[in-house]
Amino acid sequence: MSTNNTKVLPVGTTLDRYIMHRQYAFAFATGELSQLLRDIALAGKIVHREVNRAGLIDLGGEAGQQNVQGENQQKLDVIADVRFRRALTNGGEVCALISEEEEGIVFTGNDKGKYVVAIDPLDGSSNIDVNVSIGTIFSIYRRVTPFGSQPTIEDFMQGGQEQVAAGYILFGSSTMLVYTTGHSVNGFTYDTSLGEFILSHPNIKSPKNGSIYSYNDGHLKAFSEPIQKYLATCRERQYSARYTGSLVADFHRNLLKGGIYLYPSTSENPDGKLRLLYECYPLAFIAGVTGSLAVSDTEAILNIKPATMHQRAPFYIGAPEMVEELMGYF
Ligand code: FDP
Repeated sequence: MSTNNTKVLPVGTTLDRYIMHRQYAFAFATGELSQLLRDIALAGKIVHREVNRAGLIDLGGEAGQQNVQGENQQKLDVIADVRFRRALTNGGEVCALISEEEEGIVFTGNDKGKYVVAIDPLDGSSNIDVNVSIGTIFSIYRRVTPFGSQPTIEDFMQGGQEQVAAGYILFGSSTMLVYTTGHSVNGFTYDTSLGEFILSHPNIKSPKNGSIYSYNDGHLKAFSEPIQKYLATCRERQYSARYTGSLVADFHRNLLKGGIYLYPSTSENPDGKLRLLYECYPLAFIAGVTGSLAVSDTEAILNIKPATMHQRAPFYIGAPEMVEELMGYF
């Protein structure tokens, strides 16, 4: 039950205070989701530290093994996976998680935990070694299996509409945590001198339209005709092409400035490349709250029913008028 605690907190508020304030807005809140968000923030601070000293202590480069997607894991991929797993296990609120880096469900042993988490601990792996922005993406669900029992795949197959919170941490020119519990999307910049995330981007709203388009031009010939035509229109209008190869960075920029990100299906990746549960769903949930749109080839991303943990989907996300125009080409 929501109370009338609707006071808007000012820029400069710490993440902790903000989370507490949101918790008090719900009369029956138990504080578990608040603690879970704090756990994610703590792991984010630790990964921030590792990312920032990677070049100094030989944390760059490949770890010498592949993840479940058949991609070479970077050392930082593995470190981030361990850090988030540990934080989510120690916190006690999460009974299980799935990660891009793990083939199966990771059971935390907290069978009384109310929540499950789907996470990409470090997205944009190809940018780790070259000091370009990378990020973490996460999605939180209330479990559907009974408390006290071992969680199952069912807990993760609820569909994007059932997310209770989602967010990302961008390790860029500064580190930022952006998250939503469905009411508003707020961005917190990490102040390294204080060791705190500070509210810097309250109530983020997407521009209705924009003039930035982000996709990998190397795959252009493998895209379907409608997508190629849409991209030709963007070029004719002299839109700005901006693509870092880190989904979080490209999404964040387009959200603030107005743009569209596209990762369509290709011959190499007929279902697209991006993972539904821990890339597309969380960003689509955030997008929806800001007023932007996220779709796949035939339907809204959040309406796709998941079938497997590491499922992929073609993904188009951005300013609503841009996404609507793209859909007109299908
Ligand atoms: P990466 O494989 O480097 O982790 O998550 C997939 C992703 O990065 C996205 O962050 C990024 O937008 C995309 O893949 C880049 O793929 P391409 O190299 O095919 O453009």
